[in-house]
Amino acid sequence: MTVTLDRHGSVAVLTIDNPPVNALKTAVRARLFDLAAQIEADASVSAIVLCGAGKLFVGGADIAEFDRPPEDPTLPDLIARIEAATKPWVAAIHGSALGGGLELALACHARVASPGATLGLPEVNLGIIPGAGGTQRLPRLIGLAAAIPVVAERDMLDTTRAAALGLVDRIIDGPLVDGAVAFASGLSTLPTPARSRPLQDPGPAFWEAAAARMSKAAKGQTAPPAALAALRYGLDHAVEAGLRHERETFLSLRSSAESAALRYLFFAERAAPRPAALRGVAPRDIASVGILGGGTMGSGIAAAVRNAGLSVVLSERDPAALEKGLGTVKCIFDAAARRGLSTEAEATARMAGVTGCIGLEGLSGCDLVIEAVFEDLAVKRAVFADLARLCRPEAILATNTSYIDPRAIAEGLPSPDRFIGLHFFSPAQVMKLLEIIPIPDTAPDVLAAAFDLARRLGKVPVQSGICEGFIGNRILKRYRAEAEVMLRTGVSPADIDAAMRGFGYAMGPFEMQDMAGLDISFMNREAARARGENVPETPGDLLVRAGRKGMKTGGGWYDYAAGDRTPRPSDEAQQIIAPLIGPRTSLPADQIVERLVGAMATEGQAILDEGIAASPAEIDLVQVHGYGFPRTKGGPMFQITRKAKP
Ligand code: 3H9
Repeated sequence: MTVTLDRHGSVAVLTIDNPPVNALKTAVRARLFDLAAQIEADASVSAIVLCGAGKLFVGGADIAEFDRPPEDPTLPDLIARIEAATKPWVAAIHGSALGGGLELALACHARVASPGATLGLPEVNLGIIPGAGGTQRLPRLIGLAAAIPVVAERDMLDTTRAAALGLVDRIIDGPLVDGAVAFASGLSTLPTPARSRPLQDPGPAFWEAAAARMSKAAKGQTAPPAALAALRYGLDHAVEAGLRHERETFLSLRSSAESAALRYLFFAERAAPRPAALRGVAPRDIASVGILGGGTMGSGIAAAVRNAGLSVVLSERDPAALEKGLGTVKCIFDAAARRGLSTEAEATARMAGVTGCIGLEGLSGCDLVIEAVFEDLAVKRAVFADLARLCRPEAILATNTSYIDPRAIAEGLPSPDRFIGLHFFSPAQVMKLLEIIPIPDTAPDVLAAAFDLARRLGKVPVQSGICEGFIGNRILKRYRAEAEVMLRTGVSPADIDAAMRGFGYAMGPFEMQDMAGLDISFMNREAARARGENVPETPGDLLVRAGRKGMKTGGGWYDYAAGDRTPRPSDEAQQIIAPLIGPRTSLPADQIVERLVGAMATEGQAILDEGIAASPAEIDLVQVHGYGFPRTKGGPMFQITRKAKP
């Protein structure tokens, strides 16, 4: 049963029961639509309470239905019927009322809520705007100043704020349905529906400021400015036209490529933490984490782990390195407090939960130790031999290596079942991706613990098989190689970078190399040459030999003025690389994008064929959360699949 009807005296209680989030799928809407008519005609019913079963009111429209044309009754049809009722409807909200869920509540004549509920219109995250009146009814209840951040800027209201703004009419501290029934019974007149309330124009300066915020924050996304425009339209043309305009915009965005990409990622992100192979496997407990190495990566991991409430021990070789590492962790917490992401007190408490130690003995009591030392097989092997001896037998031992085969690192360890690769991305306290690399010996509860850790850290976990660079760096290598092929045929770095920025990357492949430094990959190539491998000279080698190692030396592929990170096309760089470059040519931006994204997808397909990744969506999660692939484009595998569709 999708919706149940109970009677509490003369009050009808309708409970939406569609686990897991009471999404408003067609069957739910149809049943509510019929019940609304039935109740309206029933003289023994004086009021209606609408609530949700389980842990929340309603999580929204059923996003899985968005690939099909809308089915009757639509949510606006249902909402119109409720709004036109002659008896009061009261929404009883607990947990969450999101998207279409909040729009349903806005159609009711009043709203009550439990403490701690969340009310919001997160549609822009899916590349759409509210499609059932949210842009018109919400501002008429709480005013445009408060409604704009909710509709267009992902602001969520908790019960207290919602009540202060007039969105929630009463906070119910005790049992919600009883409180809602009492509230509904006490309504002597039918409250004015949200749509019929007046709307104040906040004035031109207000709109200008909102538009400026939007263009800065939207990062090329279509939905946030469209949501703002829908709010404005409703003010300028009144509610009826506003509702029509909103619906048209919603339907058009719903069928856009951008929304398809964002919905695809929505489901991929939710599926990622729960791989089918681990169903029923209890994760090994992790409460304390040791981090070996206090460099940028180790300190970032320490901060990420501590932010999730786990205690951290940071280990370094000597007091100076430890002091530096702990200092970096403190800087991360302090910066978060300065930016309002935590309070000063929270920052202090977080730092208090990070202790330091010299050497490895201090890590012996940890449930998990993550090694983030120099990328050298011998160094890592020595470290794990010591850790295996010092740590408790059930403690998990993890390497953060980005290139070295974890099987080689674990070779000879007494209990390799507790060994695993956890590949964080820098800065680890910010980047969402966590590549999880089990070795053949890794125990299932250790693998489950890695996924559970990712969940607690708010990371997106992707399991990778073992190959050079795992999923992400292997694709990055192919991406860079394809960019170099174009460069060698005479396309300028500036054209290639501009094309990728136009596509949605924050920077192109050459700008990225300048920022990271060209010298590390140069040294890797030199090392391979020293081993006798045939590694042909690259344009990057010529630049590094000429002292152009990237931004840090004032020049790489581009020139940089002192203290300025703006890349400027460089004649000097062009001359240095000229011996390896064909005559200057140009390619249209869309062809550059097609070739680079195509190269990534080809490598992704090889990764799938080899069983390194389980699904195309996981490859796309790696690209979006670890490598800056534009979210609105879904990922290379998504792009290629869409292109292949007739
Ligand atoms: C909308 O409403 C448009 C309207 O304006 C206009 C209509 C005309 N639909 O996140 P979880 C699935 S657009 C379908 O892990 P939590 C999810 O995939 C919508 N499925 O749970 C997962 O499936 P599985 C606006 C949905 O407790 C399972 O439910 N609303 C939907 O951590 C559990 O999800 C939103 O954007 C959905 N709407 O968090 C809200 N929502 O188990 C989106 C979830 O198979 N949802 N699923 O992997 C959320 O933010 C969170 O899911 C929520 C619960 C906070 C509700």
